[in-house]
Amino acid sequence: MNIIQRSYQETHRRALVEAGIHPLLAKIYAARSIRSAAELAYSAATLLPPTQLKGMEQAAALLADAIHAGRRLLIIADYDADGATACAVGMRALRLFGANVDYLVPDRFKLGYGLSPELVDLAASGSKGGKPDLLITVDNGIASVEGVARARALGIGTLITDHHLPGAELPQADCIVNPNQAGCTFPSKALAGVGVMFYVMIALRAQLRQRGALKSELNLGALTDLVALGTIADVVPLDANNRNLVAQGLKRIRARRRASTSTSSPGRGSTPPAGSPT
Ligand SMILES: [Mn+2]
Repeated sequence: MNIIQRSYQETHRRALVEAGIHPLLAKIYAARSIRSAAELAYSAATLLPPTQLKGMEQAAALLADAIHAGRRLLIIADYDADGATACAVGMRALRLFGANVDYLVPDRFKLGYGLSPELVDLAASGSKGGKPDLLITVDNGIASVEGVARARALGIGTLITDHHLPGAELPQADCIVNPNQAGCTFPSKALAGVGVMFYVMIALRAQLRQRGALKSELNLGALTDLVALGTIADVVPLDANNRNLVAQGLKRIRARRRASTSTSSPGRGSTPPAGSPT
């Protein structure tokens, strides 16, 4: 058997040992790029703040205005686990916030990926309960220059939330939130699409609270199970912030399983086919 040791930085290992971590664990953590004991403190309080994401304040204001005006929101999702969980996070949170919101997942065989002009036409045709006022992309949209232009021509607003690397040209959207866009100083570039949308919902809650428009305090931590699922399925690097998000979600999933041990367990489903990469 050939055991290959991951390399680590001695300064990280030493910092962990000095913080009281067992030397063996310190070595393992350091090899996972954990630099300090603070990175092991998994809690909502130690998550990176959403305000560090470029465009976040405008995104929260755009959504708060739209909710207040009773505008029709339509989430443009994606068919993989990251896109589906990002859509679910958006649907659940926005409905809790009182938004008029629906979602649309493009048929990948007919419409491909992203916010294409054809998809905008389909959305505008009102098949999902009338013409939308604002399209919100999740896990896609950063490359949808033409689709955003079509939406603009039709008088439909666009909020792009994505984590993919932008191309040379950005879509002329009302707002873009993407940790990988130029000028975004958010320290974690590894957020999944679902992580970006989760952050947008946290910022929106803060915005609504500030406006006195939050009917009751909502615990968005209840959505971390979806964030964990999408983040792991998208195989993004588990940096400190993603590990924190995933740790909270897994804790929630385990707690629910414990709570449901008295009920009969559901049968095992068939193994899903391997998904395409993000
Ligand atoms: Mn993704």
